[in-house]
Amino acid sequence: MKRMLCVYVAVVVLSAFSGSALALTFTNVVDWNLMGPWQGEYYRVVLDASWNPDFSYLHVLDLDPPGLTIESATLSLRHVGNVSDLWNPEIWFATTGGGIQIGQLSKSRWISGWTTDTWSLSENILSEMTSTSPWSLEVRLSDPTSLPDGLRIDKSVLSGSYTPVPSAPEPNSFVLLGAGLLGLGVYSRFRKKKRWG
Ligand SMILES: [Ca+2]
Ligand SMILES: [Ca+2]
Ligand SMILES: [Ca+2]
Repeated sequence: MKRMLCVYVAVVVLSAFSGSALALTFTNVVDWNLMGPWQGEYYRVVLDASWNPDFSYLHVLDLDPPGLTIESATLSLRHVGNVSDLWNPEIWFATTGGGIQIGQLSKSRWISGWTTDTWSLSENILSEMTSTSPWSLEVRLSDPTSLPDGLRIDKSVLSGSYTPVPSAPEPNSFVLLGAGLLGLGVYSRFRKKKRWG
């Protein structure tokens, strides 16, 4: 009897509080389609700093329900043309608007077709993302080598999971919580009576 009552109270109280603890997922796609197709994909061309300032683009998260925290996120970028040879090294990097490095782009030789890099984003980057309203990720592509270089980019995908802002407890939860507390009261009275009676 005693144990059953304890279990009942625990279940009731827990279910009253477990409203919206589940993480939800998000995906945001930036797809460039200015030129092409090349190997089936439309793309745009990005030129390095010797031609123009660093190229940057924006992933904006339109979350419904709104988010409380980001649990994790990855960024995928499909590109081609990050090619090095003896005379002209070419090294592209992706960094955030705040200057945190996301990753170095892998070599993407023409002969290999489109190459997709996927980076998981660090805690620092996640907090940079949640410091803007709405939450967003600015991505800068740059190549620091001295000779002029270009890169074809096809598509960028930002995806991950987040914890939503808790919704107001439903009336149902209050009823459950009340029942739980009532159960506790009855139980402790029952114990006292037993001890002194
Ligand atoms: Ca260069
Ligand atoms: Ca190139
Ligand atoms: Ca495209």
